[in-house]
Parts: sequence; C-alpha cells; structure tokens
Amino acid sequence: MKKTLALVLVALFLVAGVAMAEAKPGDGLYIGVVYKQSGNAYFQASVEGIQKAADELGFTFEHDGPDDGSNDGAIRIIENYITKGVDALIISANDPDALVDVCTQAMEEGIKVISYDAEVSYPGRDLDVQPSSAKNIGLTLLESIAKSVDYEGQIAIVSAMATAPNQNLWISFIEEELEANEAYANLEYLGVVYGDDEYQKSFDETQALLNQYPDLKGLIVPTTVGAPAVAKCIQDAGRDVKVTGLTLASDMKTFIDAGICDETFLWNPIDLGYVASYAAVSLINGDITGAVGDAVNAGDYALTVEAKDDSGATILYLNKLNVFNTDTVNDWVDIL
Ligand code: RAM
Repeated sequence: MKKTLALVLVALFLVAGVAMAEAKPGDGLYIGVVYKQSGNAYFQASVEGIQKAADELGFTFEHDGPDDGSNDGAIRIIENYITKGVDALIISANDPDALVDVCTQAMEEGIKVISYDAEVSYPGRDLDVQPSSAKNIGLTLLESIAKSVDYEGQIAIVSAMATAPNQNLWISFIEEELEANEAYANLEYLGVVYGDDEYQKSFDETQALLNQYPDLKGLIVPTTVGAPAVAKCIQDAGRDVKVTGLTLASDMKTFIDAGICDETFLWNPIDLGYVASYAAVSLINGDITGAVGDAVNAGDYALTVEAKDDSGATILYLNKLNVFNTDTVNDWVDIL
C-alpha cells in the first residue's frame, strides 16, 4: 500500500515537473496584430518573427491589415480584436493620430498597445518599437543618394502614404540635414511625392517626376512597396537616375545588379516582429510598463526602453540597418 502511494506521488511529481517545465510566459495569451495594409511582404516578414516568438513564448495571435491601407479599415480590425478579447495589440499605423481613439479605448479595457514599425501617437500606446532611430535611417539614405550622384544635382523622394508616421519622420531628418550640412549644398532637393505604398501609384508618380525633370539624378524611396516600382520605372524609361531606399533584398537584386541602385537598406523586419512580441508579452505580464529604462530580452536582443528622439515618448530600438549591394544582396535574397 505504502509502495503504491509512493509510486503515485512520484508519478504526480513527474507530471507536475513536466507541466512546470513546459509553462511559458505567453501561455494562454492572445495578441492581435494590425499592419498598414494586407499583401505587403515586409509585414509578412514581420509576422514570421511574431510566429517565432509565439512558438517560444506560447501565445496565440491573429494578423490582418486593411486591403486599402485606410484608417477606417484599421479601426474596424482593431475593434474586432477588442471584441474578441485580445490581451495586446501590435500595430503599424498609416496615420499616427487616426488610431489613437480606438487604441485608447483598448487600453481602457486593459489591453496593452504596442506600435511597431510605424507609430501610434502617444498616448495611444504603451510602447513603440522601432528598428532604428529615425535620424539614423534618414541620414543613411541621404548620404547614400548623395554618394550615388556625386553630391550634385536634382534629387527627390518617393514616399509611402502622406500621413505615414515612420516615413514622415525619416524625411524630416533628411530635409533638416539637407539644409544644415554643407556637404549637400550642391544637391537640389525637389521635394516628396507619395506612392501610397501601392506599386502602380509609385510607378506613376515616378514617371511624372521623370517627365517633369529631365535632369533628375537621384531618388530616395523609403518604402519597400515603392522601391521596386520606382526602379522598374527608371529601368523602363532608360534614364540615368540612381535609386536608394528601404527595400527587401529579393525585390531589388535585379536593380542592384543593373546598377540602378548602388545600395539599398533595411533592418530585419522578422526581428522587428519578434522583439515587438516579446515586448507585448512582458507588458501583459506586468514585467515592464513601457517606462524609460525597462529592459526587454528577446533571443539575442537585450534591449532597453529609451526616450524617443522626436517626442520623448517611449521606444525600443533595434538599431541595425543592413546594406544590400552587389557584395551582400545574395546573402539576403532568400531571407527578405
Ligand atoms: C513599407 C511600409 C513600412 C516601412 C517599410 C520600409 O513596407 O511603409 O511601414 O517600414 O516600407
């Protein structure tokens, strides 16, 4: 009898031990992901990272974006997640202010709100996760196009949506530096056109620039959707206009090989989704509040929440831009 009891106890300890060993910080948690628009390969890459974090942490998630990139579409998706009772929202916004009300409503219901990639304005979020400082991104792109055109001639920017917070912030640093830095005195800046993160609109806007400016020398394209459209337009037109920008490697390899781009850049969006997920689970579990100085460890990333360079609101930086050129692009084409 005693022996049987001992065996039962041992078995119970073993079962409990296994259960304890398998308990994960995200067990039972449910996260809703909303990105700028559906069908954008950049965000699909970020979802790969969210899936990796989900496998490690145990949470489940859904992801979606409006087909047309509209605020109304994003709000509908968020409202639907709130109704479903998500524990956290991870959001990339096409307009930083348009989602603040619905996100505030979510926060009032106890849902943690993390913006990633493109911010929801403070106070409509608990934390903003960015791939790099906006200044670093802007100045990297400016220096890149300046080198490609030998620091001389007409340049312009083909951006995403006119309201996009991430692109607008990068552009503001580019414009500031163009004014301030003597090295760029011989660049003539023509301004920004908006391709709305749509391939055809980006192509058409580029065509219009080519028509209007026969001496155009370079274009900065800080959007993965716009960049291949812009480069293709230039290739089709046979014009000697250089392109740099934020791109997927696989989209740009042919244009890098053709010499239309000397180089393009991107952080790893897979890692961005991965880190945003770890931050979300830490917030839900109360391990962090999103205050400056809070630490988030995600795989190889040991990150600390910092004040944001434009608004003082909280942010978590990954701080790494990868460069794609003829030497490196082949290492990346199967990844991004
Ligand atoms: C597009 C989106 C996204 C941006 C990248 C670089 O996919 O506009 O927000 O971060 O480009």
